[in-house]
This record gives sequence, C-alpha cells and structure tokens, in this order.
Amino acid sequence: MESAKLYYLDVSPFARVCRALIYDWEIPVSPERVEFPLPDSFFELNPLGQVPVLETVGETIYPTQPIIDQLWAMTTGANTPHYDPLADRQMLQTIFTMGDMIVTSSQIVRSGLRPSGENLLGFDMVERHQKRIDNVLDMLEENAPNWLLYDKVSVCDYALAAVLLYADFRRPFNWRHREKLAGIVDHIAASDSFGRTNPRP
Ligand SMILES: N[C@@H](CCC(=O)N[C@@H](CS)C(=O)NCC(=O)O)C(=O)O
Repeated sequence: MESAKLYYLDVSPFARVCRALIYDWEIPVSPERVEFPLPDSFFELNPLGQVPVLETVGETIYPTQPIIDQLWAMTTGANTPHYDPLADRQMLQTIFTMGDMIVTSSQIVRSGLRPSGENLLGFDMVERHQKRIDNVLDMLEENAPNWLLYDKVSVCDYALAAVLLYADFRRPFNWRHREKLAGIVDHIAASDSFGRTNPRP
C-alpha cells in the first residue's frame, strides 16, 4: 500500500513541526519536498495554496493543526514529544497564529510592500503584527513552568521553536531576552529531528 505523503517547503516552520513529529513519533509518512513558489496546481490539493498538506489514503488534510492530530492518531507507541489535542489546542493554535504573523510580516517586508500611500487602516500592519508577536511571547515566558506547558517537552515547544527559528532565518527580531523561551528553542534546535529539518542555506 502506498504510504501517506507530507508535502512541504524546506523553509516552512509549520511543515517543519510535522516533519520533526513524523521522525520522532516514527510515523510511516513520506515527506515530499516541493519548491517555492508553489505551482498553481497546488491549489487543487489545498484551496489555501499552502504547505503543509498531508495526503493519506482517504483524505487530504490541512492546515497544520489537523495534520498534527492525524499524525498523533497514527502513533503506535513512541510519544515524545507529548501531545494532548484537547489540553494543548489553545496554546498550539496561538503559537501557529503568531507563526502566520511572523511569516506574513516577513513577506510584507521582503516583497517591498511597506506603506506606499495614505494609511486608511490607522496602523502599520508589520508593527501591529510585531506587537501581537511580542505579547504572545511575553505571555508564554511568564506562564511557562519549565517547558511551555508541562514538565516534559510537548508539541507546543516544537511549534515555538519552529516559528522562532524561521524568524531568525528570514526576518530576525529580538526575542532572546526571554530566557525560558531561549532555553526551550536552543534545546529543540539541537535535537536530532530539528537538525534533520534545518532549512538549506
Ligand atoms: N496557517 C497555515 C500556514 C501555512 C503557511 O503559511 N504556509 C506557507 C509556508 S510557511 C506556504 O505554503 N506558502 C506558500 C505560498 O504562500 O505560496 C497552517 O497552519 O498550515
């Protein structure tokens, strides 16, 4: 039987979490790298035209959080990092939404789309996103017991590491003064699964 496939872009932090989980949870899914920009045909797979996408025998699954739920459902024993779909959902969704803002801000800046006419919105989009990002990071730093949610590493820690390492790679900003977060990210960055999923230079 053909195995499930995970379509990914090398630099995508969302796909990186899924790829690291496939490795750590030992799930029979083949990672399929696609190149940026994604071809228009990709919209037939995912109407959002984004990676990651998980293609299983009967289903095409996106965006990232339902993919993680599916990967978790496919685990047979190995369960590090820890995942509890119900207990982790709010933090995981918040981190991924922050990741959307990090990616969008990077794209606004890299595509030269900073304000070029009268600003009818009333605020600068990139500054506003940065404020949300900083607030989420402050909240995480303040509440983290040791790892983000538990006394053991969880999928939320992987998500945080993936989005902040993406930020360091694409559009660095100052987040390292939050010492607990810096410790979590450095620890995960040094792991085998994150070493294997490092974007190519
Ligand atoms: N919220 C989405 C975000 C996915 C996303 O932003 N994917 C980006 C890569 S980081 C992408 O596929 N970009 C390709 C494009 O925009 O054409 C999720 O959770 O999966």
